[in-house]
Amino acid sequence: MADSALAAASSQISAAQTDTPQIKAFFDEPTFTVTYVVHDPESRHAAIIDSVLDYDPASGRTSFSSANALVAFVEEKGLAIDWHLETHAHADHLSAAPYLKEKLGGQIAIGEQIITVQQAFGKLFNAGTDFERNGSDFDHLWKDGDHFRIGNLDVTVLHVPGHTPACIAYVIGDAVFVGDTMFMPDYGTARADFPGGDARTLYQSAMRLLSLPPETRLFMCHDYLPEGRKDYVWETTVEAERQANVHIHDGVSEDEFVAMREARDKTLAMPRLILPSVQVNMRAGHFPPAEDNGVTYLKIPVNAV
Ligand SMILES: N[C@@H](CCC(=O)N[C@@H](CS)C(=O)NCC(=O)O)C(=O)O
Ligand SMILES: [Fe+2]
Repeated sequence: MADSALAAASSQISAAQTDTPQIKAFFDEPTFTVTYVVHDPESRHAAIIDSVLDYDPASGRTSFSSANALVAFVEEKGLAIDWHLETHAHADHLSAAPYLKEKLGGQIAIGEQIITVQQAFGKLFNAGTDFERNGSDFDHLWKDGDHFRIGNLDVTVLHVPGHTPACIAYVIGDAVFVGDTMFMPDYGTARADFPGGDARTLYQSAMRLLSLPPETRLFMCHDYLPEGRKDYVWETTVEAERQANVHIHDGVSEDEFVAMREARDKTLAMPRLILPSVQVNMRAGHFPPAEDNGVTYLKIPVNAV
């Protein structure tokens, strides 16, 4: 079957010598998450990808030092934020998109399959009817092959499910923000055991990304600092992944990958912040409505995950 979204992404990357985004990464060590501010140097229009709201699960307190560092950078550079782009509903950190939207403007967007994720988590958390589960908490939903611009930068959206059903990668100029599909070559790939996750689907999504031109720059959403490495890193290339990704380098078959991924997933503990994260991120980063005493609560489903 012809893959027209992928063909469009490939030609966009090859044509992007004059369409190169400026990329600033912010690493959040408590959750190992990389947030990116991506801008067009000519127009200074920009997007923020996968922002982090600081959250202390012991006290239930939110704080804003990670988000405020983004605000300071955006203001210092004089950028106009068009978008707060999520690669997926994260299970390991809370999104700061609503806070950043209030400070900087811009629209919050995610993949259209978020509706599937909202239905699963809405049920798990027994959310009230105020939670609509139709994607309307977000300002915009993307589908595979969608094209838009950030200033003069071309952006193509690729649906890359497997880690979650709604995962998308953003191809911006010649750079790809892969979300949680692959990690750095020495760490491998994302887990596929969350609700709606699937190792076989993840393999196919990774193969799609790995069929982009070899020189394509790939930007990770996390780095977990594998043994033997001292510094966090988050940028690699299609070629480097194909040669050396410990889970999915050239020559690894789909069946081999699925067997490895499913066996490894059985050994992984749930992310530290999964319960607060999904309750908030399924609502585009908004907390559930406050109760009649004015206090906002998050739920813990007992023996249900
Ligand atoms: N230790 C981290 C683990 C988070 C985690 O499970 N991350 C997901 C992405 S959201 C993953 O794919 N991890 C792969 C792995 O840990 O091998 C935490 O508690 O937050
Ligand atoms: Fe994730």
